[in-house]
Amino acid sequence: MTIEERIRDIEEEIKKTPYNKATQHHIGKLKAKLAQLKEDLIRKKSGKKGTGFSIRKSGDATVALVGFPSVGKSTLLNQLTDARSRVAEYDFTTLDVIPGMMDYKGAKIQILDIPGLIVGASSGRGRGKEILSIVRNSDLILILLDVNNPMHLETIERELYDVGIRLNQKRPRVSIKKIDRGGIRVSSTVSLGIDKKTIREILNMNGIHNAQVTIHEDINEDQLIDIVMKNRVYLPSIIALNKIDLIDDKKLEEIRSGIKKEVIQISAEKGLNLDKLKREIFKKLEIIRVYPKRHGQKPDRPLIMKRGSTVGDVCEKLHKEIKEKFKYAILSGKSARFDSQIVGLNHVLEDGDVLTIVRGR
Ligand SMILES: Nc1nc2c(ncn2[C@@H]2O[C@H](COP(=O)(O)OP(=O)(O)OP(=O)(O)O)[C@@H](O)[C@H]2O)c(=O)[nH]1
Ligand SMILES: [Mg+2]
Repeated sequence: MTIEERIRDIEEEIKKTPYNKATQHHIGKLKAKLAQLKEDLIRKKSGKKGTGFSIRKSGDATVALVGFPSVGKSTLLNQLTDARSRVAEYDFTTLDVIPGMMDYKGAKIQILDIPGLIVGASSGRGRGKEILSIVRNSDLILILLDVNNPMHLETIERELYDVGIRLNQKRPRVSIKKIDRGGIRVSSTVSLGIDKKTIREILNMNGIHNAQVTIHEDINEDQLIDIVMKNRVYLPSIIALNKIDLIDDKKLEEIRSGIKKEVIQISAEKGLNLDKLKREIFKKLEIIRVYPKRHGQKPDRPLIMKRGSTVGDVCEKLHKEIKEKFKYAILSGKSARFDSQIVGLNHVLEDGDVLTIVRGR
């Protein structure tokens, strides 16, 4: 039996097995097996190396622009960034990953125009594997849809899911510590929908037979499989609906409400709502700007940091030595309780904060 056939068999069996307390552990086991087979398939099919795209991440954050052929990815890239990617009416105009840089509020945001070859990538077709590794390594996924084909969304999302990309989800708070003996021990701080037998089956399928499992939120078997498979990435995403200039408001509303998710309606060609899109990209990347300032001088250019960053993180970004000699920092801005507040390394910063670091010898 080929891997594809085994995958199909297991999918069939899952479909025809009713889900209840008595079958849950069996389904969990099947799903764990399925996850492994899908990974084997990608690995096997990815085959030849050496044709990799030579794209380096640069800037403060990277956005992967994905979508079917001809939805307007290159047009949008050219509008948002300094890039000049070729635009044409026929499909697959762009065959390489084209990078562009968008300057926004002092941040340099790299946008990668990903060729419209995403479908079938999870089964290793075409150059999908390489492309998806670029997508996996980005900080945000921008899904571009054409008003005439909004149903492509489902295919794109499924494809991303199948290669281990979880959109707009947080990694569940579960820890698995391997131990020498004693089997699978489960403790949880909340009541769980899945039972211990299911948890044990899933872990066993992945070669874990002795472990202390601590679960802090109610998870289903798919989420547990994600945790044990390890190579899952959790990324934010934005959906943009392009070419809205082609239809009237009534039709647009119909399409938008059919999508049932938050979408930004744009026209890349006519430049409609692009400011809104930029704002949303910035917001979803959870970027904050922190302004280091020397005593008695104006603030420098902002440092671009992840939301949740501390004074210590800023020191590290500036120079390793700064953190070692750090005494305290003088802070003004949104995270300060008052102007010129004295704060330590663990203080969490906000967008727009101005910071003077005082060092000892
Ligand atoms: N009316 C209209 N046409 C658009 C818009 N954006 C792009 N187009 C047109 O759609 C066609 C495809 O645009 P591209 O930017 O090349 O699309 P792509 O997604 O990069 O396509 P591939 O590189 O082939 O995957 C071109 O004819 C564009 O002029 C838009 O907002 N409105
Ligand atoms: Mg293109």
